[in-house]
Amino acid sequence: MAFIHRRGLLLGATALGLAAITRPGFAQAPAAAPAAAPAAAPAAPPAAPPTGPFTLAPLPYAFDANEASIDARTMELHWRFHHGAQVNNLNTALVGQEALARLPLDELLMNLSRAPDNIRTALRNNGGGHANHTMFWEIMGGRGGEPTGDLLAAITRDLGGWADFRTRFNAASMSVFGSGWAFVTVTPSGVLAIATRPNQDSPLMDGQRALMGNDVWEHAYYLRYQNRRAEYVGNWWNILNWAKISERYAAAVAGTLRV
Ligand code: MN3
Repeated sequence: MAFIHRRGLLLGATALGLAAITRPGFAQAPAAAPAAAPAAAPAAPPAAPPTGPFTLAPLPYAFDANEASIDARTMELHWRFHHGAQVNNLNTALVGQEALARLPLDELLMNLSRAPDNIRTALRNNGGGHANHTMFWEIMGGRGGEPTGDLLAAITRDLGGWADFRTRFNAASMSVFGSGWAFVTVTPSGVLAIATRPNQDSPLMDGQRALMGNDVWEHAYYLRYQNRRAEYVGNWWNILNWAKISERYAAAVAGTLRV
């Protein structure tokens, strides 16, 4: 019960934390809540979300591991509250859906048309968000640099070479109107392409797989960069983990890449 209670507090803090980040000088999580209606009865604690079938994995590095490009506070809010809420909402949408809940995440997203109408949007937004963020955390935490080996060869063959690739990918990231993602997709034969998707849509929804991608929702960069998405997009390359992205490339070709 202690765990459930604590989780309720954490979720309750989300709105406060997000409201607070718009205030100048915000540094500590969350400030005191504005007074609610006087003498109101205490709100019932929110129901704890189901704990599965999906879980929020720990970040594979410390919150400040990407400090060169993304501040630690953004990393923590983004992982704990944005991604965390998507996992909880995905699990909630799957309550009572035994067949769908047994599917691995990639298969779930490839088969959204089989989902009941009343939960399809929830699965799309939260399942897509879970897949996208899982990939996003995995490919960062590095020191940038350049790809090598088979991956570099594929970039040269399919994306115009290392310099052109970065130019094209940055342009794609800037072309996303509002919230969404820029991706490099990879086929089972290792062919690469640049793609964008709105909101939390995933290439998996079109039967494709994402090798890598950048989250260009404002929550991914607003604390440090405010409206300067181009600066964030340019700096993002400095914390990529090309060894991990190369592992993902090899897995895609081997047929073992999941999300
Ligand atoms: Mn995000």
